[in-house]
Amino acid sequence: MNKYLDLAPEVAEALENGRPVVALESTIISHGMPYPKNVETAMLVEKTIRDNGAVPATIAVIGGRLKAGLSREEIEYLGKAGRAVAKASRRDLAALVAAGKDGATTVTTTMIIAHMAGIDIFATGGIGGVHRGAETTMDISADLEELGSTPVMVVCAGAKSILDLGLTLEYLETKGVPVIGYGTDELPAFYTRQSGFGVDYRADSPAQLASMFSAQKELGMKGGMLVTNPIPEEYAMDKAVIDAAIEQALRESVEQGVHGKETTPFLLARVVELTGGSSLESNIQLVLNNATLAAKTAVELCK
Ligand code: PSU
Ligand code: MN
Repeated sequence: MNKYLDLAPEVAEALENGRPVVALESTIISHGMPYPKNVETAMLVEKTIRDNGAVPATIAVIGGRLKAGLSREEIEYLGKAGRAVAKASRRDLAALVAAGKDGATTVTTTMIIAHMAGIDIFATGGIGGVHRGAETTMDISADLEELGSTPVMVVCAGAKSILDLGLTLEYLETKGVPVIGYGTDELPAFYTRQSGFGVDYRADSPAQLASMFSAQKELGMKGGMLVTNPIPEEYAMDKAVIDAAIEQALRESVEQGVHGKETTPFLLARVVELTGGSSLESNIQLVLNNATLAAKTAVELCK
């Protein structure tokens, strides 16, 4: 095991005995949702994973240690500190470890640490992608590169239309990442069930997802698999309402010159403010829905 990695006892025991484990990220806690809803959600996501037969492993960097499996206190700390905790992407890991600092892991670093720990599957809300206007800003999330190189299945609800979804799919195709729709032929757009873009493959059961992932692993292919699970109908947002909020948040980010790693957290927070919190409720529900699917798939992977 990597000398910088600490597994929570429950996670270590499950992995040793070939029992299902699902990784969870921490940027969604400290940068993706406001306190205290972020902590409540993180705890509820862990409970959902357990209720569906798997062990949760929330991932973060604490005091320079890579952690797979956090205590309630650690989750509470990350949630309270919010954006004061460093958002840790691939380029930040070594610096944080060397300095003994804390970091909230993005999809990228959660995949890296999950893979190091031997965890195959990871549930989250939305992934980063190609930002709108990337043809001039070059703002493309490291999440896409990681999906192209690290063999972990990521279960998400698609991507928010703060991104250019068409270009994000093109990038994933270039990197050889299969994009699978769960119970759908269309890429879900996070708050809404449809984006107008097709997915590469469709799966209709956790067993089907597990067999696709096993085949990819057994083929010895590098790279991950992206499972896109539409938000449950009853929690989906009105497309016009969410689109208007996203357009306004994007305009403000350009006006204020927001860039680099701040762009995504800025847009996420502004969208929540502009929709008066209704988008936050949708966000929470889709994460729970993804946790359920990931846990069921983890159970199948262990059969
Ligand atoms: N999209 C969301 N919620 C999130 C994120 C993205 O809808 O919380 C977070 C994830 O941790 C993701 C990261 O990995 O933002 C991407 O950041 P960037 O665009 O700077 O790569
Ligand atoms: Mn970026």
